[in-house]
Amino acid sequence: MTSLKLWYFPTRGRAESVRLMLTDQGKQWEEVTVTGQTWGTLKKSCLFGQLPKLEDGDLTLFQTNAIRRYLARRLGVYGQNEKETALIDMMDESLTDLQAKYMKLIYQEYESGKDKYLQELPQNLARYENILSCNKGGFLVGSQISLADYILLLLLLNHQVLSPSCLDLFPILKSYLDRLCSRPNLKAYLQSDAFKNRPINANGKQ
Ligand code: GTS
Repeated sequence: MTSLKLWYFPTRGRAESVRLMLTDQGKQWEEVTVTGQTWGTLKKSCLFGQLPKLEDGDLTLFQTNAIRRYLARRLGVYGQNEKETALIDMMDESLTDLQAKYMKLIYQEYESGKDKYLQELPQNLARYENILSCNKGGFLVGSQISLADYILLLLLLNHQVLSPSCLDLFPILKSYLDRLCSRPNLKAYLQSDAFKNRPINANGKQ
């Protein structure tokens, strides 16, 4: 991997699970923060008119999940064999679905949909509590951290802001979250101003 450059807006948003993975794996990257002023021009050069964008030498990638999977393969956090990789993909797809629901709430129906979202949240979280209770390896799949754990970590962090008590019924998820947050590189990053001062979402809702 050559020098990495990540373009995104000044929020956690979709890019944060990439940042968490790179941070945890001790990989440096250059962050290019795209503001309203620079976005107009840059948008025209983006393959699908959207961010995030990753550059790794002569490779330019768009689409968050393609970026995440590319990096996970390169960093060795995409399973120890093909079966684990398939299971990681399965977890990852389900978590991407949950992230899409979360983004819909934040950007389209925060006022009208929050009560229903919070009512349904326990049944969504219960699935991951169950998955973690069945996998004695301590992660979503196998015995090593993977691509899927970083998106679950991000979703748990965001949901704890949305609903601070949301993990009270889920001791396994809570201790999983504590364990991930105490991994040395992640711990330092989560305590950094770079993380703490970055808004979760572009519209200020959280
Ligand atoms: N499927 C794409 C991905 O996962 O990368 C969606 C990317 C996307 O929708 N990006 C939004 C964007 O570039 C920002 S965000 O949804 O991640 O917050 N919006 C600006 C625009 O002009 O469309």
